[in-house]
Order: sequence, then C-alpha cells, then structure tokens
Amino acid sequence: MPRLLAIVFLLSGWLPTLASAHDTDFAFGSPGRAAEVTRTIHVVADDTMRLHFDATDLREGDVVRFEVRNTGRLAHEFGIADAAGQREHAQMMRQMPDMAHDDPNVITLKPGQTRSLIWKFTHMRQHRLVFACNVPGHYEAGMFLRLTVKK
Ligand SMILES: [Cu+2]
Repeated sequence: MPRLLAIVFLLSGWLPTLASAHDTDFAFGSPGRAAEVTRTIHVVADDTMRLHFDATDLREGDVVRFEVRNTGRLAHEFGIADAAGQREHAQMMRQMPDMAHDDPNVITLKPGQTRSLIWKFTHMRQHRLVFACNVPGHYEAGMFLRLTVKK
C-alpha cells in the first residue's frame, strides 16, 4: 500500500507539470485564438510528401491561421516546432503511432480533410522553425519546411 500511495503521489505531482510545460512553454510562440488572427496562410499536404505553403514570409507579431488541406490518400500531419521539438514529436510518433495526440502545435488530417491551426508568433526565443508531418516515414521523405521568422 505505501508503494501504491507513493506512485499516486508521484503521478499527481508530475502530470500537471508535464501538461503545463506542453501547453504554454513554447520557445517558438503560442497557440492563438480566431479573434487574434492577422493573416491566413494556405498549406497543401499531399502524398508527394511535401507541404506546399502559399506564403513563407513570417514576421514576429504575426498571428497566422494555417489552413491546411490534405489532398492525398494518406493521413498527414501539420506541426509547428523548432528542430528539437520536431525530433521529440517524431520519436513519440514512432513509439505510439496510433496515439491521437492533442498537442496545441500539431494537427492531424485525414485524407481529404481541411483543418486550421492558429499560431501566435510572439514572445519568441527561437525564430528558426520547422513545419513538419511526423507520420512515420514522412519527415524522412522530405515532408517538412524550415522557415525563419523575421524579427
Ligand atoms: Cu505526411
């Protein structure tokens, strides 16, 4: 019983820490709300394993609605992170490929689906971003785009 209590104690202490680190502490901006959007960028994800952006001139201060359309027959992802964040997410996807993740910086798109992700490029500590699909094998096939946000 004491061991069980210790585990419960550990979990209750840990989970909020992990959750808050995930939700708010991004070096590359933060999730935004519809009312804050300053511009829209359209992205097409397809089975050629590319993310096609209709604009790539990001500036600090932009609040962007990324409207992402999956025109392929495979599921794809659209995630915003820095290089370290994408590596971390890729590793998680490999370990738990069927997990439905709800990270605020990643959306998953079924074939034919269009979804939006709003991101605030504010309070940035990291301006070098990587947009990527981390469905296993897709990043490796070139499904990413590196962009630097202008200060
Ligand atoms: Cu993909």
